[in-house]
Amino acid sequence: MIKAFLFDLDGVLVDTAVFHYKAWKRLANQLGFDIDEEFNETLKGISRMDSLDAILKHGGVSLSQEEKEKYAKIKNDWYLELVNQMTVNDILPGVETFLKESRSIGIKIALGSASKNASLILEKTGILVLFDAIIDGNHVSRSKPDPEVFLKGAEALGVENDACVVFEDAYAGVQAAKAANMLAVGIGSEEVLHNADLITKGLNEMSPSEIITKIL
Ligand code: B16
Ligand code: MG
Repeated sequence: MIKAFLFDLDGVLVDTAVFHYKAWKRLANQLGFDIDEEFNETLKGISRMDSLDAILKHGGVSLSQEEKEKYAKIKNDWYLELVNQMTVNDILPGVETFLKESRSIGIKIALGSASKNASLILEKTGILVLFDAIIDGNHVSRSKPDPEVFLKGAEALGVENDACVVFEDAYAGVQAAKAANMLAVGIGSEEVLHNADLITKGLNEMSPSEIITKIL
Protein backbone atom coordinates (compact mmCIF):
# COMPACT_ATOMS: atom_id res chain seq x y z
CA MET A 1 0.00 0.00 0.00
CA ILE A 2 1.33 3.43 -0.96
CA LYS A 3 1.53 5.77 2.04
CA ALA A 4 3.91 8.56 0.99
CA PHE A 5 5.05 10.67 -1.96
CA LEU A 6 8.59 12.07 -2.03
CA PHE A 7 9.18 14.94 -4.43
CA ASP A 8 12.34 16.24 -6.02
CA LEU A 9 12.22 20.05 -6.29
CA ASP A 10 13.90 21.43 -9.41
CA GLY A 11 12.18 20.09 -12.53
CA VAL A 12 9.27 18.49 -10.64
CA LEU A 13 7.66 21.24 -8.54
CA VAL A 14 9.40 24.36 -9.93
CA ASP A 15 11.70 25.19 -12.82
CA THR A 16 14.69 26.64 -10.98
CA ALA A 17 17.09 25.10 -13.54
CA VAL A 18 16.73 28.25 -15.62
CA PHE A 19 17.87 30.39 -12.64
CA HIS A 20 20.78 28.05 -11.90
CA TYR A 21 21.75 28.30 -15.57
CA LYS A 22 21.70 32.12 -15.58
CA ALA A 23 23.83 32.32 -12.43
CA TRP A 24 26.34 29.65 -13.52
CA LYS A 25 26.65 31.25 -16.98
CA ARG A 26 27.33 34.63 -15.39
CA LEU A 27 30.05 33.04 -13.24
CA ALA A 28 31.61 31.18 -16.19
CA ASN A 29 31.66 34.44 -18.20
CA GLN A 30 33.37 36.20 -15.30
CA LEU A 31 35.99 33.44 -15.30
CA GLY A 32 36.53 33.91 -19.06
CA PHE A 33 34.54 31.09 -20.68
CA ASP A 34 30.94 30.16 -21.49
CA ILE A 35 28.46 27.34 -20.90
CA ASP A 36 25.49 26.44 -23.09
CA GLU A 37 22.08 24.90 -22.41
CA GLU A 38 23.23 21.43 -23.43
CA PHE A 39 25.99 21.50 -20.82
CA ASN A 40 23.52 22.89 -18.26
CA GLU A 41 21.44 19.70 -18.65
CA THR A 42 24.31 17.72 -17.11
CA LEU A 43 24.10 19.84 -13.92
CA LYS A 44 20.49 18.96 -13.06
CA GLY A 45 20.18 17.32 -9.65
CA ILE A 46 23.90 17.75 -8.96
CA SER A 47 24.97 19.54 -5.73
CA ARG A 48 26.33 23.11 -5.82
CA MET A 49 30.00 22.19 -5.29
CA ASP A 50 29.86 19.24 -7.71
CA SER A 51 28.26 21.57 -10.29
CA LEU A 52 31.07 24.12 -9.81
CA ASP A 53 33.71 21.38 -10.24
CA ALA A 54 32.03 20.25 -13.49
CA ILE A 55 31.85 23.85 -14.78
CA LEU A 56 35.50 24.59 -13.97
CA LYS A 57 36.55 21.36 -15.70
CA HIS A 58 34.45 22.34 -18.73
CA GLY A 59 36.20 25.75 -18.87
CA GLY A 60 39.65 24.30 -18.20
CA VAL A 61 40.02 26.44 -15.06
CA SER A 62 41.62 25.21 -11.87
CA LEU A 63 41.01 26.95 -8.52
CA SER A 64 42.03 26.43 -4.89
CA GLN A 65 39.42 25.16 -2.42
CA GLU A 66 39.18 28.65 -0.91
CA GLU A 67 38.56 30.26 -4.32
CA LYS A 68 35.97 27.59 -5.14
CA GLU A 69 34.06 28.38 -1.96
CA LYS A 70 34.21 32.09 -2.80
CA TYR A 71 32.83 31.56 -6.32
CA ALA A 72 30.15 29.11 -5.15
CA LYS A 73 28.92 31.82 -2.77
CA ILE A 74 28.95 34.47 -5.51
CA LYS A 75 26.90 32.17 -7.77
CA ASN A 76 24.47 31.40 -4.95
CA ASP A 77 23.99 35.14 -4.20
CA TRP A 78 23.12 35.74 -7.89
CA TYR A 79 20.83 32.68 -7.85
CA LEU A 80 19.06 33.94 -4.70
CA GLU A 81 18.39 37.32 -6.36
CA LEU A 82 16.28 35.35 -8.87
CA VAL A 83 14.73 33.01 -6.31
CA ASN A 84 13.65 35.98 -4.19
CA GLN A 85 11.52 37.17 -7.11
CA MET A 86 9.64 33.84 -7.26
CA THR A 87 5.90 33.78 -6.56
CA VAL A 88 3.07 31.26 -6.66
CA ASN A 89 3.12 31.74 -10.47
CA ASP A 90 6.46 29.90 -10.64
CA ILE A 91 5.03 26.54 -9.54
CA LEU A 92 4.89 24.06 -12.42
CA PRO A 93 1.36 23.32 -13.80
CA GLY A 94 -0.85 21.14 -11.63
CA VAL A 95 1.53 20.97 -8.66
CA GLU A 96 -0.62 22.64 -6.02
CA THR A 97 -3.73 20.61 -6.93
CA PHE A 98 -1.69 17.39 -6.99
CA LEU A 99 -0.23 18.03 -3.52
CA LYS A 100 -3.61 18.95 -2.04
CA GLU A 101 -5.34 15.91 -3.59
CA SER A 102 -2.54 13.66 -2.29
CA ARG A 103 -3.07 14.97 1.24
CA SER A 104 -6.83 14.56 0.93
CA ILE A 105 -6.45 10.81 0.24
CA GLY A 106 -4.14 10.41 3.25
CA ILE A 107 -0.76 10.38 1.48
CA LYS A 108 2.14 11.90 3.44
CA ILE A 109 4.40 14.31 1.58
CA ALA A 110 8.16 14.95 1.79
CA LEU A 111 10.70 16.85 -0.25
CA GLY A 112 13.90 15.09 -1.35
CA SER A 113 16.12 17.70 -3.01
CA ALA A 114 19.85 18.40 -3.43
CA SER A 115 19.22 22.13 -3.01
CA LYS A 116 20.27 24.01 0.11
CA ASN A 117 17.73 26.69 -0.83
CA ALA A 118 14.74 24.32 -0.96
CA SER A 119 12.74 25.69 2.00
CA LEU A 120 13.06 29.27 0.74
CA ILE A 121 11.82 28.23 -2.73
CA LEU A 122 8.82 26.35 -1.26
CA GLU A 123 8.03 29.32 0.95
CA LYS A 124 8.26 31.85 -1.92
CA THR A 125 5.92 29.74 -4.04
CA GLY A 126 3.47 29.20 -1.16
CA ILE A 127 3.58 25.38 -1.02
CA LEU A 128 5.81 24.84 2.04
CA VAL A 129 2.74 24.27 4.26
CA LEU A 130 1.75 21.24 2.17
CA PHE A 131 4.87 19.27 3.21
CA ASP A 132 5.13 16.95 6.22
CA ALA A 133 8.94 16.75 5.97
CA ILE A 134 11.74 18.57 4.13
CA ILE A 135 14.98 16.74 3.37
CA ASP A 136 17.35 18.87 1.30
CA GLY A 137 21.01 19.65 0.67
CA ASN A 138 21.41 20.77 4.28
CA HIS A 139 20.50 17.30 5.60
CA VAL A 140 22.47 14.97 3.33
CA SER A 141 26.13 14.31 2.69
CA ARG A 142 25.82 12.09 -0.38
CA SER A 143 24.35 13.23 -3.73
CA LYS A 144 21.84 11.27 -5.85
CA PRO A 145 22.14 8.52 -7.18
CA ASP A 146 22.91 7.72 -3.54
CA PRO A 147 19.52 6.98 -1.87
CA GLU A 148 20.32 8.97 1.33
CA VAL A 149 17.94 11.86 0.64
CA PHE A 150 14.95 9.57 0.04
CA LEU A 151 15.78 7.16 2.90
CA LYS A 152 15.85 10.14 5.26
CA GLY A 153 12.55 11.36 3.81
CA ALA A 154 10.81 8.02 4.48
CA GLU A 155 12.30 7.93 7.97
CA ALA A 156 11.09 11.47 8.74
CA LEU A 157 7.57 10.49 7.64
CA GLY A 158 7.67 7.18 9.52
CA VAL A 159 6.80 5.23 6.36
CA GLU A 160 8.45 1.99 5.09
CA ASN A 161 10.60 2.48 1.97
CA ASP A 162 8.50 0.19 -0.22
CA ALA A 163 5.37 2.25 0.58
CA CYS A 164 6.95 5.39 -0.95
CA VAL A 165 6.69 6.79 -4.47
CA VAL A 166 9.41 9.20 -5.61
CA PHE A 167 8.78 11.89 -8.27
CA GLU A 168 11.97 12.76 -10.16
CA ASP A 169 13.06 14.52 -13.36
CA ALA A 170 16.68 13.34 -13.31
CA TYR A 171 18.04 9.89 -14.24
CA ALA A 172 20.30 9.93 -11.15
CA GLY A 173 17.25 10.78 -9.01
CA VAL A 174 15.33 7.76 -10.31
CA GLN A 175 18.42 5.63 -9.63
CA ALA A 176 18.42 6.95 -6.05
CA ALA A 177 14.74 6.03 -5.63
CA LYS A 178 15.31 2.49 -6.94
CA ALA A 179 18.37 2.10 -4.67
CA ALA A 180 16.08 3.05 -1.76
CA ASN A 181 13.66 0.25 -2.77
CA MET A 182 10.98 2.80 -3.68
CA LEU A 183 8.74 3.17 -6.74
CA ALA A 184 9.66 6.00 -9.09
CA VAL A 185 7.59 8.28 -11.31
CA GLY A 186 9.76 9.97 -13.93
CA ILE A 187 8.71 13.51 -14.84
CA GLY A 188 9.92 14.09 -18.39
CA SER A 189 10.80 11.96 -21.39
CA GLU A 190 10.91 8.18 -21.67
CA GLU A 191 14.23 8.45 -23.49
CA VAL A 192 15.98 9.90 -20.43
CA LEU A 193 13.96 8.30 -17.62
CA HIS A 194 13.69 4.70 -18.86
CA ASN A 195 14.63 3.44 -15.37
CA ALA A 196 11.37 4.81 -13.85
CA ASP A 197 8.31 2.62 -13.05
CA LEU A 198 5.94 5.15 -14.65
CA ILE A 199 6.55 8.23 -16.77
CA THR A 200 4.49 11.38 -17.12
CA LYS A 201 5.17 14.80 -18.61
CA GLY A 202 4.05 16.66 -15.48
CA LEU A 203 1.93 16.56 -12.35
CA ASN A 204 -0.97 18.06 -14.33
CA GLU A 205 -1.24 14.88 -16.45
CA MET A 206 -2.42 12.35 -13.82
CA SER A 207 -4.18 12.49 -10.44
CA PRO A 208 -2.56 10.96 -7.31
CA SER A 209 -5.09 8.09 -7.38
CA GLU A 210 -4.34 7.36 -11.05
CA ILE A 211 -0.60 7.29 -10.29
CA ILE A 212 -1.15 4.81 -7.45
CA THR A 213 -3.36 2.54 -9.59
CA LYS A 214 -0.98 2.56 -12.56
CA ILE A 215 2.29 2.14 -10.67
CA LEU A 216 1.28 -0.91 -8.57
P1 B16 B 1 21.58 24.76 -4.44
P2 B16 B 1 16.98 19.17 -7.15
C1 B16 B 1 19.23 20.60 -7.55
O1 B16 B 1 17.87 20.53 -7.21
C2 B16 B 1 19.40 21.28 -8.89
O2 B16 B 1 18.83 20.49 -9.92
C3 B16 B 1 20.86 21.48 -9.19
O3 B16 B 1 21.03 22.14 -10.43
C4 B16 B 1 21.50 22.30 -8.06
O4 B16 B 1 22.89 22.49 -8.26
C5 B16 B 1 21.25 21.58 -6.73
O5 B16 B 1 19.85 21.40 -6.53
C6 B16 B 1 21.82 22.35 -5.55
O6 B16 B 1 21.12 23.57 -5.41
O7 B16 B 1 22.72 25.47 -5.07
O8 B16 B 1 20.32 25.60 -4.34
O9 B16 B 1 21.94 24.15 -3.11
O10 B16 B 1 16.68 18.78 -8.57
O11 B16 B 1 17.74 18.13 -6.37
O12 B16 B 1 15.75 19.64 -6.41
MG1 MG C 1 15.39 17.71 -10.25
